[in-house]
Amino acid sequence: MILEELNVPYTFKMLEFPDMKKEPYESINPNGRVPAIEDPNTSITLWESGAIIDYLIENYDKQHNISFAAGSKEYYEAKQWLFYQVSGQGPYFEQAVWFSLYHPEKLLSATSMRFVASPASSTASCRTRNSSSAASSAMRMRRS
Ligand SMILES: N[C@@H](CCC(=O)N[C@@H](CS)C(=O)NCC(=O)O)C(=O)O
Repeated sequence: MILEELNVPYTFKMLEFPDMKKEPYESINPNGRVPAIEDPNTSITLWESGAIIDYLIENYDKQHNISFAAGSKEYYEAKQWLFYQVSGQGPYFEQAVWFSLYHPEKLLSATSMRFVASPASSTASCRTRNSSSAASSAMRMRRS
């Protein structure tokens, strides 16, 4: 999506699950997961979606068409949502897909509650939390 938005030419390679866990893909991502990118302009290879997004923005969005100037309020807020996505939402969606489609046993407790219900509810609770100033680990910094 980012490559499209920034008009960066690319070739897309689709992998089946078993192919992610062996060579030659494991040399690209030893963690055996997608996405990963190989950039011939810099010879940089990266995996982990958040790192890839940061890299593409820093290297191919110098005009800030889809990002914000470093140091601005929006820059930090975009990073906040990126971290939220990769740590608080993505893993839940991943588990939801696993337990709904691939896990050999049907586990009602996993599909109905923990992982399938949680992505939506974690997004909703986040919205609620953002609209209130009270959160157990929130801090108000003092002017220095
Ligand atoms: N934290 C990783 C998660 C990557 C991930 O789990 N990708 C899934 C597909 S969306 C995958 O490769 N699953 C294969 C597996 O778990 O073996 C990221 O954000 O890039």
